[in-house]
Amino acid sequence: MAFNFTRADFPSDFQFGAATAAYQIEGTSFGRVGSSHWDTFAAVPGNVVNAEDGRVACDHYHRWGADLDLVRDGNFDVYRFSTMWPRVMPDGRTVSAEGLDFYDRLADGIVARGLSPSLTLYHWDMPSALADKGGWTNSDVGKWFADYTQAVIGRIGDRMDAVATINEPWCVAWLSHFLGGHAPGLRDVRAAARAMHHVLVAHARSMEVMRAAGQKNLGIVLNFEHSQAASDAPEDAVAARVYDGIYNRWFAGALSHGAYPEDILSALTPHMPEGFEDDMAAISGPIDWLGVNYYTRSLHQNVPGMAWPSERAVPGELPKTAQDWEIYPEGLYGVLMRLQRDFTGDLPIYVTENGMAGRDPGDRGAVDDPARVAYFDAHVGAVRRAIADGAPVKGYFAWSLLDNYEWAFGYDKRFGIVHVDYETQARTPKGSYRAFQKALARS
Ligand code: IFM
Repeated sequence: MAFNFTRADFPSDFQFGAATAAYQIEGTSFGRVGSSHWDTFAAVPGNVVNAEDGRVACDHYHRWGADLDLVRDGNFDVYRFSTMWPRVMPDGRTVSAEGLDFYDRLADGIVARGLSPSLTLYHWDMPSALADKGGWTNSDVGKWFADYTQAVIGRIGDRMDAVATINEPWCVAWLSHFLGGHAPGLRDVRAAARAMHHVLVAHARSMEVMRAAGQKNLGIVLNFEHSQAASDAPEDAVAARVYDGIYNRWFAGALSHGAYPEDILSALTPHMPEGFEDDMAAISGPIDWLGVNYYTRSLHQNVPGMAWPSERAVPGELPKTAQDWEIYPEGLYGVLMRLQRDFTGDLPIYVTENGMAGRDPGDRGAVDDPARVAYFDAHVGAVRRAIADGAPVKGYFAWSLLDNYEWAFGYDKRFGIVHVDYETQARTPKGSYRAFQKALARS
């Protein structure tokens, strides 16, 4: 099965990439890695499917060379990856030469294959030593993250073409501190409000360090959902608006306009860190690009009598992925157009993640994933339409290169364009990988 697009349908400098994240693929038992809050979260029964963790993952620590060959041979331009904070600083504060050596080899390997390296500094692996001090709820986290940034950039920054500070602040803050779905698994509005702010302060401090070091092409990666009311009832419209405020407008508003959306801030104000207003100028300092991660739309319903935010997501009628996420490419078009109109103007945008968990056949042989091919095709089509309508989208990266550790879903959900047999660690390119390889070939 082939895509309905090729590279030639995009501007000549448009970049296609494949993305991964350290905790999801490397294997924390390889090399010297400190404990992270994901290790301890996963150790509590009920938090993660089958209580699985990142100890082995895809053993990318030893197999990175072959994995990078796959990115190159798939005809991708960019490899998006992250560094693991507890590998670089096992106790959260002290730099490990062994950890940096690993990323040094990896950086060289990316460049040696003619790929453009796109680094994400934080993709969710907060060192336990810092989590013990409150992690994202502690106002010192900005300083801790700045020091970590310095360590990574000082060693591999010279080879990075693009750097993002943080992946998906909504997940780092709200999902992890209010909804309890990700590490550290809190359900605490005060912790959540603090994390919602401190994650952006950390972004700002990290930007300052990188600007001072002369590092170029810096951004942050936000996740967006197309949130809609579950019915025509006005209360459901309010419910969708609240969700949109927490998920989409909070971060885009702070970064673009230096202000949190008033409707959400008014509910969170009693829990916000004192003097948070003083940080807004730094938070809205210039970035060079914005990363957009998009997967699905969500439908929201008002729940009478429930404490704020009195809404819940309800299932919709569209076809769904194996994770029960509705497939809605129009939402990606809408997000890209809205960003340009309401938030980021002509700032370059990269779709840094998009993809689906599929019901791919078993653990052997060539893997056929026509549903994933159709998903990518439709979403790349939405990007094409957005570009035609004036959105400044400069790249599209598939999530993910490999089947990997899907957080609270353990290894149960497979997002890869390359199948991983977790018993043998054999990699098998799926149909979607072949489709990219063909569409992206340079004639
Ligand atoms: O696997 C994750 C990734 O780590 C962050 N963005 C969403 C993906 C799919 O859930």
